[in-house]
Amino acid sequence: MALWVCCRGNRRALHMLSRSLGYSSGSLSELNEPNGHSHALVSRSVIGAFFQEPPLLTNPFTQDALLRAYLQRHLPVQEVEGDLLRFGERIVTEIDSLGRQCELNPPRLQQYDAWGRRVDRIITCDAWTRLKHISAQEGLVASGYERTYGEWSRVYQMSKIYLFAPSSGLYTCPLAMTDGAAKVIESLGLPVTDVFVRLTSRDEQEFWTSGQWMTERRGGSDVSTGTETVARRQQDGCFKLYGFKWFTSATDADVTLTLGRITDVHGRTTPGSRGLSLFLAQVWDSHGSSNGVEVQRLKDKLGTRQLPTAELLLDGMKAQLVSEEGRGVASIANMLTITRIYNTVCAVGAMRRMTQLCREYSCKRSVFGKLLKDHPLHIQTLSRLEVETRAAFLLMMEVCRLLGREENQTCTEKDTHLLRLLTTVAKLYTGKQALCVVSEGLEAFGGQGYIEDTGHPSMLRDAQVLSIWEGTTNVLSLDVLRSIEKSSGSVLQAFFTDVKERLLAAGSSSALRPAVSSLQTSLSGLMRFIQSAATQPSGCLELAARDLSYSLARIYMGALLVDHAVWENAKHTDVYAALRWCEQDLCPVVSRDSTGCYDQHAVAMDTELVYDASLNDSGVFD
Ligand code: UCC
Repeated sequence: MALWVCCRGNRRALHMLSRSLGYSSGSLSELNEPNGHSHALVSRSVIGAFFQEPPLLTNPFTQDALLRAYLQRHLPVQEVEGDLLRFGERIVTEIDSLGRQCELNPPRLQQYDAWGRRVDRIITCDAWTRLKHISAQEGLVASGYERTYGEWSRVYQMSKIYLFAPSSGLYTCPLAMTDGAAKVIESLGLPVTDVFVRLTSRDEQEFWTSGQWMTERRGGSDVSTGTETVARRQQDGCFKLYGFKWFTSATDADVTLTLGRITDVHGRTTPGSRGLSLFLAQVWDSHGSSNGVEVQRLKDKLGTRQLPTAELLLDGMKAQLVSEEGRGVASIANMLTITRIYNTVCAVGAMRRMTQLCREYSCKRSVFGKLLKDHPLHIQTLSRLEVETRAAFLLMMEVCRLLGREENQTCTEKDTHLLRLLTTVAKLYTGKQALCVVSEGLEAFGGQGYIEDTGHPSMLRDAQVLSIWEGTTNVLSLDVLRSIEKSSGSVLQAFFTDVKERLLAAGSSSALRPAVSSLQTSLSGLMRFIQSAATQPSGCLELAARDLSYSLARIYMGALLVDHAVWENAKHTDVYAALRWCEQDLCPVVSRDSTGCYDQHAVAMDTELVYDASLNDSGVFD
């Protein structure tokens, strides 16, 4: 029997009724004021008449004021704008639902055929294949190598990846590794033109993807010690690889780059980094048979479920040596640079997508008598997410710009140093930012942010990987130290020079004065810290590595926001974003240093605190 209740004038009765029917107080206000009306009818006791309009994805290019402004400032080419506009539409009408299908139809492994033969077939859904074809058609890797826009080619390419990523069903992962492999082939001048042509093809039938198999059971981060795979030279000059790869992403790739230790005539190998060499191998032949690879199992992961990530036994995988012997890590570093840049682009893409959806939803969701957009506290929260996203975006674009300059041979020495440093800094910082922004963004949908079939929770699961793969935050913080040490401090010199130049250019803006002034103070503090750290034992700097990296990120992001805000076509919101960003502690390494948290005493206390439950009175583990 339908129950009709008139809400008007009887809130208390309705409240009691709704409680007895199991409604929360949030539901009650919806009953009272759906779509801003002052009364509503509940037609059936459990369903009610109100249904919330979901957040809608509209063209992510037209919705992205900063991307458009950035391109207008740096790359005012009509055809780029036209292409991104069209691509944005394709994301809404086609790509987004393919990405979702990949989430709903994860890959599976068929190990045996019906007659018991080992086949190790990784079965992916049609949408995954379609995304591969679209990636080729759109030139998502190719455009980085065609260099149609000279030094701006990477900015153009990465703008597309950035728009694509949150709808791509993680197809950006194989693209990252494919781009990385093309980069290694190009930069080492390897005589494998046929492979390069396929990796950078726009022809969907010809296009190949590459894997990046670095991780083994002993070493995810510690690749140099942990790699046990051996490479045995064959009479024809090729090698056969034997080992166990513990974590290989997008294992359906056509080719892969991987590390192994070449054995001498006695079967011995050289330990450590000096023993590692880089190999290129085709994974599957044209009939789908593997090249001496057994897929042990697919990984059961928190997120990135769209990706076929596997454990692989290499049992005589035929491979080609592509680095000098013992130069494997240094040679694959070019691939790491690219995959870390993709990681950054995907992190910022996720942040932007979340802010776009939150913004859209805030204009249609009504609570406590008004739309979310009219609740200042809600908008303050979204505004903070916007500031994070803008800062991350500008750092991402700067790294892509530098990469494009390097590849176009227009790079100065300062640019080269900045690219080395900022690639790592951007990856480690945006990975963390993305997690915070996506998590906070989910909260902006209330309980619906936690509901699987809205499609939103997978964004949080997928964001979690961004700070883990391609080097965890701490491993990358140590890479920042490596880059400083290897360059004898030149990367820092480039950093200081560049930030100072940007601040100088903004010096005349009175509106930006508070931001410029805090950046200058932070920069001076950072310089003093580094000068003093240089006189300390190296362990001290290692302890400060993470805070140092965060300081570099925040200061550089601040400088970029300020720089963008003094552009002649900047808006007052650009100034506001810069001011807001610079209100935070821009240089945590200095503030933490002043509390003594890098002292040896702090190390001992940290240990005691962490192992409070397991150390006995003599400081020994029970
Ligand atoms: O493979 C994985 C999954 C793939 C998924 C890809 C998708 C990502 C995109 C997502 C978008 C959605 S995950 C596995 C990733 N693994 C890592 O990232 C490893 C993390 N560990 C490190 O980064 C370590 O720091 C190592 C492995 C680099 C440390 O190796 P070593 O051998 O101990 O380090 P060394 O001895 O300091 O460096 C050896 C050489 C040196 O060059 P030379 O010999 O010329 O002085 C270093 O300068 O390598 C050079 N090198 C670098 N060069 C080391 N790191 C770098 C670097 N970052 N850039 C340039």
